[in-house]
Amino acid sequence: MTQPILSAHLNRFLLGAMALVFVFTVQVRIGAAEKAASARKIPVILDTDIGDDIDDTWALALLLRCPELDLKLVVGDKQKGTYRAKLIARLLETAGRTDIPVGVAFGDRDGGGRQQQWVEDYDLKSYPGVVHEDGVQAIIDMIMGSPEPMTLIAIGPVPNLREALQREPRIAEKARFVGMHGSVFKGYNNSPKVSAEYNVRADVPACQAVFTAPWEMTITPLDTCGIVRLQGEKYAKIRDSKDPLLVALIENYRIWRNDRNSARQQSGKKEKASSVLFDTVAIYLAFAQDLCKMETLPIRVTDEGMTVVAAKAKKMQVATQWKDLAAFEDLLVERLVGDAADSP
Ligand SMILES: [Ca+2]
Repeated sequence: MTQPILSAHLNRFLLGAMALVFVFTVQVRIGAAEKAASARKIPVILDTDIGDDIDDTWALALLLRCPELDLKLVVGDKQKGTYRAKLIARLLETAGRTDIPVGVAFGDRDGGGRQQQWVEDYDLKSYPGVVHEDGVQAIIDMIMGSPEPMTLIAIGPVPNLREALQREPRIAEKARFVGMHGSVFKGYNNSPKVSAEYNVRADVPACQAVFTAPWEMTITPLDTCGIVRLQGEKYAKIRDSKDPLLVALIENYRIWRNDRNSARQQSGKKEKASSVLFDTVAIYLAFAQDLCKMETLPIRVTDEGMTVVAAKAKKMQVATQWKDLAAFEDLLVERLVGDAADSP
């Protein structure tokens, strides 16, 4: 009698053990697949003067909708620390991405801007994610602690990054820089007259420090980013979307335009175009370059804030022309609207 009972126990034990091995193997395989998927994403930090021109808000929304990019940290730049951090935090919260830490800009925390109304009642302490009071140190720690090279996307003047390079020069060996900076062969509005572009001119010494650091660099100057604007059907798809992030984007755009209570709004007429979306091109260049003509050029930042081609200057990848601007506009709309498209 004991023999069959024993062997029944043994069978049950063996079956249980096999099931455990199976479950363990499946979990390991799923874990490996997830790891491989996230490993393919490019880890990025966004350094932004969000709250001045509205294009940074568009750029952040685009970045959140690019599956190629893994956003690790967003830091406000060019002072007004609290105002910029509140805008970033509320936008991330709207997008359901409070897993992303927010960094406060280096320098003065006071001051506001044209999107102030959108964050008037927002308390930065209510952000469920992490807020780094020292945004510059957060950039350094994120880059130095990353097992793989970090991509630093800069879409504003760069006093944060000059400070970061001073505190820890080795960040330049562990990061590549992608920026919306300069005016190489064209100026604003496609003008043949080059300009001291705002992101450079606003803090020339900071830009000179960043443009001579030993990191790999890619930039979109006004030559390419200065002519991106969504109009007509393309703009309407964003404007009329019910996706909470895009609703927030358009709310910010309208506050920024200060036309919420204008006669046009009251009469029910909707705006038909975006402003120039300079910063969105830097987001694109962080993961692809096919739609632009890229040239390797030695670029020097002059004391006047001009970005000139100069023989001995640091060489960088420069998006000098569009190969297909319409395709970029389509990409911008498709990414923003995404699968949650609920346009009427
Ligand atoms: Ca900007």
